[in-house]
Amino acid sequence: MQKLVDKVVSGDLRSASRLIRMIDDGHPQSHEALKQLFPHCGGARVIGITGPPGAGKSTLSSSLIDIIRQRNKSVGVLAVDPSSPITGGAILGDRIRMSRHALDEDVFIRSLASRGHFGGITPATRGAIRVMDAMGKDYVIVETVGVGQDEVDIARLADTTLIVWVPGLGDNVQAMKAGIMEVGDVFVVNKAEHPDTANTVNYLKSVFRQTGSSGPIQRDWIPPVLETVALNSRGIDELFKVIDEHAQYTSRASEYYLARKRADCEVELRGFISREINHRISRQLADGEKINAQVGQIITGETDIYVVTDSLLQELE
Ligand SMILES: Nc1nc2c(ncn2[C@@H]2O[C@H](COP(=O)(O)OP(=O)(O)O)[C@@H](O)[C@H]2O)c(=O)[nH]1
Ligand SMILES: [Mg+2]
Repeated sequence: MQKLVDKVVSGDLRSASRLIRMIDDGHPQSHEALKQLFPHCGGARVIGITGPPGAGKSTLSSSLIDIIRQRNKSVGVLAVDPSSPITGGAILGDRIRMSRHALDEDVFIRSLASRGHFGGITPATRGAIRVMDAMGKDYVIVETVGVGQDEVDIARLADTTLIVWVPGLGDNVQAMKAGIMEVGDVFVVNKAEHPDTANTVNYLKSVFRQTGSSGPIQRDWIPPVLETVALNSRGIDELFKVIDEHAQYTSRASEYYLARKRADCEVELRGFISREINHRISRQLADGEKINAQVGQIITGETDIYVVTDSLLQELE
């Protein structure tokens, strides 16, 4: 394991891919590997990109990769797609959209299947980000389809969150999604060649004027609203500039971003603990003998399920 970790830290792509696969599969040794990797983390800037399917997230990622590479910085891209990698056309499509970076050693693109989860953000997502971080990537872009809780989750773990919007999709509908206006750091109206673009941009700006820094904690960063045509990289320079500005803003450790980090840490910690407890329970009940005996007695009426539950739980402690 130490050897694998050393190779990841040295930037070895094959080892990093292997470890990410182990993490995605929930391999029992991945926790230990991440523990050893952790001291090497912290250098990467994590950019979350979320929004509806087809909004242009992958195309936007690809344009951002271009800019990052022009600046001689390295980048990892993590596509989190809840659809299976075998049947999911999305991932195949992403590969094609990002294929021009395929030969660049400093661009590392991976997708996660996020098995066994409804949304996109799983412990595996955080693990894979840390692998890329420990490899020495300057930036890690995380693309998630904006469904359910995902936007809120991605915003908690990313340093900068881009919400990708498209004109003409019904601005109110997009905005109504729970929490979305509060979690975005930068709003990108992509496909800005569309005639409805100005309306959408104005709508978003008006929302931010009204709500300003809404939410439980005041934030003095009013999310900028930018127009892009990701397909031909229009507006991408400006977008990257804003991402940089946001990095400078967050590095001043405002109360808001500290709270965001705390919330993310707590979610992850609770997740680890409940996962470990679940493992212990299944290990201790694994032989099934005790359970079988108890079930027999419940069925014959010698005891009841409530009493048995209590006594089994007591044994676990
Ligand atoms: N017209 C137009 N199409 C775009 C633009 N950006 C991306 N697309 C196209 O929109 C489709 C979905 O893009 P994709 O990046 O896969 O979206 P994702 O599902 O959000 O990752 C693809 O066919 C892209 O070529 C844009 O700025 N204008
Ligand atoms: Mg995509």
